[in-house]
Amino acid sequence: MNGSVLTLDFAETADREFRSAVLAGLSGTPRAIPAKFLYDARGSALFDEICELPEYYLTRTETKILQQRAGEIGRRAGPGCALVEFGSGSSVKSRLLIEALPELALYAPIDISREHLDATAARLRRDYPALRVEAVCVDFMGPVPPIDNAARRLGFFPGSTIGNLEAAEATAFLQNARQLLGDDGVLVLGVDLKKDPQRLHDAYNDSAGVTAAFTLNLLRRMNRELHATFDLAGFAHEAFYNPVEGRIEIYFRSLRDQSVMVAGRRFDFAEGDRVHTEYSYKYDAAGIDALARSGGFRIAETWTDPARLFAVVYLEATPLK
Ligand code: AVJ
Repeated sequence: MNGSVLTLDFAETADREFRSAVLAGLSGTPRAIPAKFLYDARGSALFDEICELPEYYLTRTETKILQQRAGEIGRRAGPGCALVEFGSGSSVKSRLLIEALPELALYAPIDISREHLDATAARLRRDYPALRVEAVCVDFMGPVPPIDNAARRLGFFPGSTIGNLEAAEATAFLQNARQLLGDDGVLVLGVDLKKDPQRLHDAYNDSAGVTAAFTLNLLRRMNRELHATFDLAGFAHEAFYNPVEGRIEIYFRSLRDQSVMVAGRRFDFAEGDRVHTEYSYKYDAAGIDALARSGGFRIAETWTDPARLFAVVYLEATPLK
């Protein structure tokens, strides 16, 4: 089979979308900007750096589980699958599945960052010349173009990206994925688990300050793309575990009283005022089960590391009523 790379770009409207999301988010109460806007080129690169941090156990732990279970995933899924990755980033973990899935028919990475997607598709083309790659630049929370027929569609949503989503959004995502993947579809989902709050806190407050740079990069992006006047020294990254909601909450917080212009509008910040940028929900076994059911899937397998930091679940679509 001849390899090929096709990129479908549905993100041209992204500029206008960023502007309206930011203006709405800074005008609302409480103030919040959707997490997906953290991933411009620099943000995506900073996130890759986060994945290497000693405190950020998620990527390392999940990769190890996948290394151990890739063969099993390949056997379960069977030959001739299409692999669809939601939020592919650098597609490092997908390589483990690409290499383990027998007679893989297609790899379709979906990502909102065009730069990341292009670079990733080019590297995959170099490393797997026979593989058909169809990259799709789109927000995976919205409609995704249909994936070519294959024996079976195997969705891959690693990294606990699902943790960014609130319960209703997570359910909507899974239902959307269930629809795209079809009646015999499979979804391999990575989920960060509830654990010692200090451990969670440290993962989002690294001593090298990379997570802070990742959050504050959003201000830089607003300065560049929306002619905003944020003074990066006037705001700080804030991240803490909320045990009641079972989630990490991330904000940028004003260090003094100040006014900022964004796209021609003025926004006032008092000292301590903050803007929400991310949730990172943490799950337990019951939560994963409820989540899977709500999305039209059943858990076929749950794999964790010995310390139970992280889970990789193999979900099978259940019949639609
Ligand atoms: C990509 C959403 C899984 O929540 O751990 C990491 C994002 N933000 N450090 C996470 C993130 C700050 C990450 N996810």
